[in-house]
Amino acid sequence: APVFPDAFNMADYFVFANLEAGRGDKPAILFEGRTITYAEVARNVERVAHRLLSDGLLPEQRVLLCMRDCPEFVYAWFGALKAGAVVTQINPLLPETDYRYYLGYVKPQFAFIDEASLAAFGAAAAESRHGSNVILVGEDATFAGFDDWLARDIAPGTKPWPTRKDDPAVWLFTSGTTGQSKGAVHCHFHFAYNTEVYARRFIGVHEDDVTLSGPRLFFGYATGTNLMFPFAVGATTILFRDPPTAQCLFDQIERHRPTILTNVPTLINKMLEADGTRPDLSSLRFMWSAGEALPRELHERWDRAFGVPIIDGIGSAESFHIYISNRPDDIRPGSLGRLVPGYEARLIDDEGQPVEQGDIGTLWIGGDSAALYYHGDYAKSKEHLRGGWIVSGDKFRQDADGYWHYEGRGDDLIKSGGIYVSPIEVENCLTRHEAVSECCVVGRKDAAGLEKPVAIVVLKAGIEKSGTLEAELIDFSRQHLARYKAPHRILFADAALPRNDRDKIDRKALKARVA
Ligand code: 3SK
Repeated sequence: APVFPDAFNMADYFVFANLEAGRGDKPAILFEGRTITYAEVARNVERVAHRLLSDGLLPEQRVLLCMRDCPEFVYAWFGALKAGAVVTQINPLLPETDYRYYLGYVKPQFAFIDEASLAAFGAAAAESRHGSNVILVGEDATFAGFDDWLARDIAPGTKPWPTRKDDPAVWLFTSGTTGQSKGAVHCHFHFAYNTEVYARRFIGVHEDDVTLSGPRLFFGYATGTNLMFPFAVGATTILFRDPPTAQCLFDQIERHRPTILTNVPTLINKMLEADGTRPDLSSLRFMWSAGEALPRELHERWDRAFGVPIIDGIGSAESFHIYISNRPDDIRPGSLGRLVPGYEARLIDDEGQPVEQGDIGTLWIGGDSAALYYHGDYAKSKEHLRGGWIVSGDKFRQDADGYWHYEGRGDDLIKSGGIYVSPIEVENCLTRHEAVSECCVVGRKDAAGLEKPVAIVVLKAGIEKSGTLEAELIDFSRQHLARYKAPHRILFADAALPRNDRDKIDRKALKARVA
């Protein structure tokens, strides 16, 4: 396993090391027609660090980023880390109530925002004791503008606070659009650890890569794949501020010819359903899929349409990044691939014992990027973060060849006829039916109080819901699955399934809706 020196700062590892490696002139960021070199990134990161310190930042005080993807995100994120702060990033498109929660929970000393979050964040900041030092990328009279703020004097003798590898560096928020989201606290070396064992060694991200992402940088998945991973090897990242539609991704790909695309299943589906001629994706070496389970049918449809290999993997805010994954030369569709060397895994049953080979159990994942705790939540920390182990709550099965199969969140499993049913397996079956665009399977109690699988189905455009189609889908499931797994009812949804701000299906909301 990689070992890091005691004196360690993430900004040195991800940004300044590129200067030492002689990559100062190399493009680090492509953004809206501009090419920004590593030397320019390093200059701005250094400048942000010194400005924060000049404004009184103390070690481990918190800096909150609430911005769309842009170079200033990169400067602020690494600059705050270089200065010795603890950084956290949140979605810039949330309502004011959510910002009130985040301001109260994070209690930041400084916040960086942009025009997308200005109205809602500004309103929340105006009422918060923690809303004073706000720096805005854009124009507004209320807050300091980024460029002016950056140009202000630097106090004489300003020096970044020296950090150690075990010092807290970043909080990654767990999924959720509302106040329930918690910050998983990571120290400086966690990010370098996963980058070494996963991005460099397991996947082979390299200096010639050019990366592009649908998921936005505030999501730890993309902070890894579209910022830290390319920077660690001196590659180039493409950033854009627009909402990541299928067309926008196609345009970026045709313009910049990236080699790696970061994606999530819902956006993969949109790329497949987009009208018009198929774009040329031949520059891509592979496409990452994570964030939620990739239905097998969707994987096959993608393979037929585009042929760009999909690297499906699973990571979490608690692990920083992916720990079980397919790899470019070892892809098993329908599975999440193999355990990344550098991580340990256990499958544990309800009695706390290891399961038999092939059985479903709760995944425990151990490795040197496991979050220390959730800020301000002792009970949740005690349950899920146990001394280098993450008790994930995810149900998995490992097949005889060593590949890992995701079976759903523990609380999403359905106990039907006394046997656990994986909603993912039923969803994978239903999405193979030609009428189904997307679906979600949840448990619902029948008249006798027994839990049964029920599917909420979104039909493909032009297909009408009917009792006959419901019967056909149930029959289709019975032909392809054990009978007790087949849904008892199909509920047709009139609109796309609800998703959270990381594009994961909101199963809790759907379960409540059908209950
Ligand atoms: O899926 C996730 O939630 C995730 C979070 C952080 C990093 C990577 C991933 C896939």
